[in-house]
Amino acid sequence: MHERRAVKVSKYLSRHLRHQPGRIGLTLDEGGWVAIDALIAAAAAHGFRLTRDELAHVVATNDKRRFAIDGTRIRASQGHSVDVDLGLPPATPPPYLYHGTVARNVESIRAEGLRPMNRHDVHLSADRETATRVGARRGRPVVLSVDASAMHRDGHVFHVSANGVWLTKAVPPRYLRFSPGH
Ligand code: HQG
Repeated sequence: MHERRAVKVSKYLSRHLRHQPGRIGLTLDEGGWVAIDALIAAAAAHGFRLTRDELAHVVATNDKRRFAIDGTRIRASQGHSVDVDLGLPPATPPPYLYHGTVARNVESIRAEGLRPMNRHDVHLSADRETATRVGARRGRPVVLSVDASAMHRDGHVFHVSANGVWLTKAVPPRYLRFSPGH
């Protein structure tokens, strides 16, 4: 499968499994799952032809393992804006987690901390490299460190998605460390 096609399929799946299932008449269950047959049929009915093999290939090879298959069902592992309960158990985070953003957001983040914005949770990475890539989607990346062990000690709940993204509802400013120059 050509890389360009794989990216197109991945974006299509992200859009409909995270944000706008209703756009193609799909309904996700509580956990965010949908039958693979239903997804393929709904996509075809809305002009996007996708084979089972392509779907399996994208799920298996996706750079961030964004999607998970369970038997006959598929879901996005994280990143939703629609209301789903991924059913992830609370997890103990590593001492520090990282968040990639850009300079134009920093002043507001200093004042109010990290907020989930359109998504359910704030997304944090276990390593600086990943956070740098997340920030770089929007411009020159700025990486913030999060004192996750202090948050955890203070009762903030963390979850880790199937693809290793750390999720929490919000990060108050006192747990954030800004890199030099910001
Ligand atoms: C910023 C992609 C101002 C935040 C990525 C970010 C990730 C604030 C933006 C995943 C703020 C939200 C998530 C505040 C947060 N004031 N700006 N108080 N609090 N922000 O896309 O973390 O490819 O919803 O810094 O790789 O960038 O889709 O979150 O810039 O893993 O699988 O508001 O999405 O993965 O943006 O990215 P997003 P994110 P996928």
